[in-house]
Amino acid sequence: MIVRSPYDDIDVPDVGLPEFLFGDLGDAVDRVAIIDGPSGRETTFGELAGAVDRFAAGIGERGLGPGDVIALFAPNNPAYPVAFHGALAAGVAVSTVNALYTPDELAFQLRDSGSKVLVTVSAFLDRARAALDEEGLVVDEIIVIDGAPSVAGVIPETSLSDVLATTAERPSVALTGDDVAALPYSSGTTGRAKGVVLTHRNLLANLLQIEKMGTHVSPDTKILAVLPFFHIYGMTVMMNQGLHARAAVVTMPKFDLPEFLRIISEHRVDRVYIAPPIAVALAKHPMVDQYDIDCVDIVFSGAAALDAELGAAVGRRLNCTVLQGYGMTELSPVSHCMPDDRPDMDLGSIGVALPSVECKLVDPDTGQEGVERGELWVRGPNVMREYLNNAEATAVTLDADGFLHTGDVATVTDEGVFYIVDRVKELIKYKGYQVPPAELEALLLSNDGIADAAVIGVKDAEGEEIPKAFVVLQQGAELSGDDVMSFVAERIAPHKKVRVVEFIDQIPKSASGKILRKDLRAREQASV
Ligand code: 4UU
Repeated sequence: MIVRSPYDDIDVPDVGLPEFLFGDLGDAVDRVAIIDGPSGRETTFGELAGAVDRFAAGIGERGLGPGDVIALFAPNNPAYPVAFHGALAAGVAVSTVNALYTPDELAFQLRDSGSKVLVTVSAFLDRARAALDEEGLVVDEIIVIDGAPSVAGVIPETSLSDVLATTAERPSVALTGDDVAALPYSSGTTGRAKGVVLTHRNLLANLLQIEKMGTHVSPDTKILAVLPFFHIYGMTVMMNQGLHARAAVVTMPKFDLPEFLRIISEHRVDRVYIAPPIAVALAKHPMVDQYDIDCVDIVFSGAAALDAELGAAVGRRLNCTVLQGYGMTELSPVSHCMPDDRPDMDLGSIGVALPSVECKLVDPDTGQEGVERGELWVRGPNVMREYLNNAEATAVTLDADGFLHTGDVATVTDEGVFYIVDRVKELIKYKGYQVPPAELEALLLSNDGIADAAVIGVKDAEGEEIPKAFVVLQQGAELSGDDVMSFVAERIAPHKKVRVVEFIDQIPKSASGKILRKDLRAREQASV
C-alpha cells in the first residue's frame, strides 16, 4: 500500500538550521553567497554569517528568544537571509508574509502568529504602519532592513544597521531539531490561511532530501531567486538550498521579464526556478531572443501543474533541461521531483518521491488505500508538526500515523513516477500563489448587497486557473459583476482577485450547510 522513495533514507542531524548552514564555512568564507540582482552587489558567506550572528544578538538584546515569533514582510533582497537566519539563531521563529498583502491581510497574520517584531523594507512601511493601527497586535517594533533612516512613529522603527551595530553577545540558545523555525501561512485543504509550524528538523531534512536525489547544485552554481523567499518554494529551494550547497543566490525583488533576462544573462545564471506562468514567457515571448541566456542549464518548475508540451518548448528554445517538482508548504515543501540526471522522465509527471518520503494513494470518498488514482498522502521528516493553535485543522490534515493528506489526487507508475491529476481540496492556485476560497467567500458576504457566495477555481482561455465567484444577491440589491470584482479587489492582494462572477439563485449546500463545490464544478463543466 505504501510507495516508498527509490532512494536510501537520509539521516537528519539534530541541530538548528543556522548552525547547519553557517556552523562550518570552511573555505566558503570568501565565496559569494548572495548577489543582489538589480545592483550586482555581492555578499560573501563570511559576511552573511557575521550579519546573521549580529542580527541574532540584536534580537536577543530585545528580550526575544525561544517561543517568540517575528514577522518578515519583504521582497527578496540580500538582507532577507540575514533577518531570517538571525532570528532563527536566536531561537525565534519567523513568520514569512506575502509581500503583496494589504494592511488587513498583514494584520491578520501578525495577530494570528503573535509576532512581536515586524521586519520590513521602506517601500512597505505605509502598509506596515496601517496594519499596526489594527487591534489585538503585540508588535512593538519595526525593523527596516533596507537602510532607511529610522523615524519616530507610534511604534519605534529601527534600521538594520542599528540592529547589527549591537555590542551584545549572541544569545546562547541550544536549538534542537524540534524547535520551531518558520511559520509560513497556508490554507491547506480547507478554510483560511493558517500558520504552518515547520521545525528546524523539517527545513533541514528537506535540504538533505533534495541533495540526496543528486541535485547538482554546487559552489559553481548560480541560482536565480525570482520566486519569493516568503513562500516555502523560495525559502527552501532557492535561499536555503543555495546557502547549503555554497552556491551563489541571485536575488530579484519581483518578476519583470526584461530584468529577469538581463540578470540571467549578466550574472551567467545556470539554474532557474520558476512557476508555470514564467514558462509561458520563456517559451513564447519574442524578447527572450534578445538576450544571451545560453548559460541556463536547468529550468525547474513547481507550485502548479506544468504542461508537458510547454515545458518541452522551454527546453528546446533555451537548449536546457526542464524538470518538474511537487511541493506544499506543509511539506517544507518538496516531496516529489524529477532528479537532475533523469531528463528523460515524463515532464508531465512530478517525478519520484524524495528520500525518506512514503506515499499512499487513498480514495477520498471511501478511504480505501492503495487505489490507482487517489488522494496523495505523504509521510516523512519534512512533514510539518501542526497548524499553529489549530488542533482541529491539524486533525483533518495530519493523521495518527503521521501521513499528511495533501488534497491533491495522484497516480503512480510501476517505476514510482507520480502524476498529479486532480485536486479534492478547496484551494485555488493563481500563478502558483494560494487563493483560499473561504477567505473570498467571507469577504463577499461582508457586502450588504450579497446574500450568499461561493468561490471555485475555473480555467481561463489560456488554461490558467482563476478564481470565480458564484453570487446570490440580496433582494433589491443592484450589483454588477464588475461591482463585485472591484469590491473584492480593493480589499485583498492582487493574486486573490475574483476574476469572473456569475449570479445564481442559490448556492448548492449539503444538509450540514457546507458548500457543494463539486456541484459548482459540474455546473461549470456543463457550461463550457
Ligand atoms: C501540480 O506551491 C507550493 C510548493 C511548491 C513547490 C516547491 C518546491 C514545488 C516544487 C518544489 O520543488 O506550496 P503551496 O502550499 O503554496 O501549494 C501547494 C499546492 C499543492 O497541494 C498542489 O495543489 O500547489 C499545487 N502544486 C502542484 N500541482 C504544487 N506543485 C505542483 C505541481 N503540479 N508540480
